[in-house]
Amino acid sequence: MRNACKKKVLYCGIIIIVLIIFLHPDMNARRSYEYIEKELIPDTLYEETAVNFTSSAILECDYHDVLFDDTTLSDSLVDGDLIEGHRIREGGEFSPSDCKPKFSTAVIVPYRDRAEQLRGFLVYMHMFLRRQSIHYRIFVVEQVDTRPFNRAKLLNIGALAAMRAGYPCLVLHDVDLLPLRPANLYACTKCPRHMSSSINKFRFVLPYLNLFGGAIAITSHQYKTINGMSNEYFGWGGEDDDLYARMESEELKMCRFEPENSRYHMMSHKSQHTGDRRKQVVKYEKNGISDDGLKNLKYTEVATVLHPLFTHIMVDL
Ligand code: BGN
Repeated sequence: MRNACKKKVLYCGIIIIVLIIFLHPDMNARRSYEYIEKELIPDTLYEETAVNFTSSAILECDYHDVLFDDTTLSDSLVDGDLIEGHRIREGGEFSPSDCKPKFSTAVIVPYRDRAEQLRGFLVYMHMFLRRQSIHYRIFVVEQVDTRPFNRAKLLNIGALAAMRAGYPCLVLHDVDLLPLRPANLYACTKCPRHMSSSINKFRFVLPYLNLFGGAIAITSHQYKTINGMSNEYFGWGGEDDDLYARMESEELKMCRFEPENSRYHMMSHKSQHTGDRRKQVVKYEKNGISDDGLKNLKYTEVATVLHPLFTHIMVDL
């Protein structure tokens, strides 16, 4: 009798815990976060091409078919080669020849010591981006010193290079992420956009609502407004939460595309050392972002080399 009673209590307990987990508002929010409806995306896109960009095409490119493309690509494409006659120019720049693009995007990739992954990333991304009818260029910013990896500072350096080259839209992108849906247009929206909200590593669920890491799209103007990212995060973690805090302090609201079109494959690698600043992510006071970021960015540029598939910026932080 006593045993049967204990069992009942145990079962009830388990059921209650399961219910709490699955009915928790955050759980549902993460699965079905707020996003821009597909039909409304064209109105939210930020249309601008790079200063000095010219196209000989007369007709403007149309993005309807890209945004409504429902194919999913396979990550195994990283093992392939680029098609012949791909028309990618030195430095990793491309623009369509059959129509005049409405967007110029600088894809900025912080990097160190993952040659195999970088090769796969470049092949995949050029194949992916070419079919979106946008003008783009891939910048890889490599940390050559031996201090812990500083993702955010590398992104600041890449952003500056992209802005100097006249790019109005920045996509800040990890080298281990591959976008699986061609409908995930690599153009800026008027709101800074978290692009990688559905990653296989997290079982395609957003780990927390304010996550703003992985792959994001932000206009050069907005990036300047928030003084870029912090230069102080050496080692893994926290710098993306800091970026989110900067946007909040400037009242910039982020947006996303629907989960289905925000799917990414994360290439595997060994985990990195956690950084010291990680747990000190702050809420910025007004003007709190003005003394750490683009404005006080200091580094040594070791070399910049134009490779066939990317612009390689090597820096000592
Ligand atoms: C979070 C990290 C992010 C990272 C995501 C996803 C921190 C700060 C702790 C206070 N944030 O935990 O940087 O992008 O996980 O992996 O570590």
